[in-house]
Amino acid sequence: MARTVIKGGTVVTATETMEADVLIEGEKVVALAAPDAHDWTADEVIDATGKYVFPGGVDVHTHMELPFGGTYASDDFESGTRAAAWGGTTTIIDFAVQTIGESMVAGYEEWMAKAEGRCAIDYGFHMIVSDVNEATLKEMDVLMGEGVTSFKLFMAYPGVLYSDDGQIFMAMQKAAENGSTIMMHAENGIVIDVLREQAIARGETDPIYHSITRPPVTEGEATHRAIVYAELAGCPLYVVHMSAKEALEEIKAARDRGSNVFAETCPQYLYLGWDNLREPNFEGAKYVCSTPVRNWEEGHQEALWQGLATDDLQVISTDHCPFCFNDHPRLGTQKKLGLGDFTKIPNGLPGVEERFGLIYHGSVGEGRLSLNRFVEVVATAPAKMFGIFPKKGTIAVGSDADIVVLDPNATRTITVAEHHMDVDYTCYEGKEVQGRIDVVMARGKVLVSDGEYHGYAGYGQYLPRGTCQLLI
Ligand code: DUC
Ligand code: ZN
Ligand code: ZN
Repeated sequence: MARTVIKGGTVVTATETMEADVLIEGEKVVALAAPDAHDWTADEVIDATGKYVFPGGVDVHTHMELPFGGTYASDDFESGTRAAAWGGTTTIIDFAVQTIGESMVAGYEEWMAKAEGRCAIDYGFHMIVSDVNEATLKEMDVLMGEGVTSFKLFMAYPGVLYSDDGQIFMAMQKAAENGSTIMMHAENGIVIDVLREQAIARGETDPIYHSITRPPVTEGEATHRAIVYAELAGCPLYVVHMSAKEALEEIKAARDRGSNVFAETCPQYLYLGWDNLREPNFEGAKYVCSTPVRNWEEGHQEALWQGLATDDLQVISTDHCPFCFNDHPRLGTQKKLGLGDFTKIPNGLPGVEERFGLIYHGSVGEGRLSLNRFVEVVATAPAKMFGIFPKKGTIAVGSDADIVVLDPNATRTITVAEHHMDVDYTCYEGKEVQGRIDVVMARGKVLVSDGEYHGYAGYGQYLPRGTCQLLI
């Protein structure tokens, strides 16, 4: 079995920071030792002197090739997972979708077929439940047997992905029974639809109205309602893509009373806001996603960073769901479907390649979170939340050798010209970030090293998952 040593670096996990060498045999970490305390031989030595050695990133919220808003997310499993690897993410959990009127298992099989043989990194699935009924509830048990242990419901998008309160509650009762986790898109879609129609009738058609018609209280109210139902049903609840401080307050209160309530935020909510949505020439459409990026002046970003520091928020994911600003060569018009009517802009933005580096910069580089907390929110907590720890999310004997070597003294400028996502813009064009990813390894194989890519489609394996490992 091939042996690799990562030598001379500072190994950082969610709980430790240590000067240690890492010995990898085949796909696994087999030993950690002080540099002068071993005489390991190896086929390959990676010099990490002066650098951090982190666990590979775990992004638990991606939408490769998602059908949405009359088009498809522009990254497929091949391009999206390759881009993830470039950016230091070695595991994704994507969302398989149930088509309304069809079985959930059929949706799962469809997504398995899309991903199989195409991923550069390991991947698992959550299931989007579009149609809660007797048959679907039974299928939640079937999917648990396939390692799909989390189910996403939507309080938004009436007529498309929306479930009513009764349906949500029944799915939660099933989750309480079979041990799965309910993931919630928590926005009051019924009220939002009224506000959207009224805005369009007034001629308010620009991208900024996407956020104005989804005010923070619609996220706060839906989050509150989801928590009440989950507490009543007795299931774990994970609120996705949180952007409003009103919603965070609800999570905090629930956790303070001992409930199994968790939440994630995403880089766009920590870095972007109304100034971006107001960019001229329709460029604001690049930042249209739901929940929306919010008004900086209201203090949401500070509240979210604070929530990450205090563990009121557990995870940073991306909700990676890219659509081209100009025409995509294969998929045609995407963001510009909403020219003259913001309600027709496909919701979503790119991020899977940028998360690890952006969050390193914002947390460690700019001093908001400790090194260990950084690792926790980008790798360890997401792995525990969705039942893949300690295979994923840490560097320990027996863990998969999923490793990122980062040079903290180098800086890098984010630009579309250098990214690998299949989309024609980045939300962070020209942003200079502290830290450069030099090596990315997944299950013992070097995927990225000093600016060269050594991965291939099909290297990534399906990850059947266990249940939530963060339960109180
Ligand atoms: N939000 C997005 O921005 N895109 C896809 C689905 C969602 O809920
Ligand atoms: Zn969502
Ligand atoms: Zn999403």
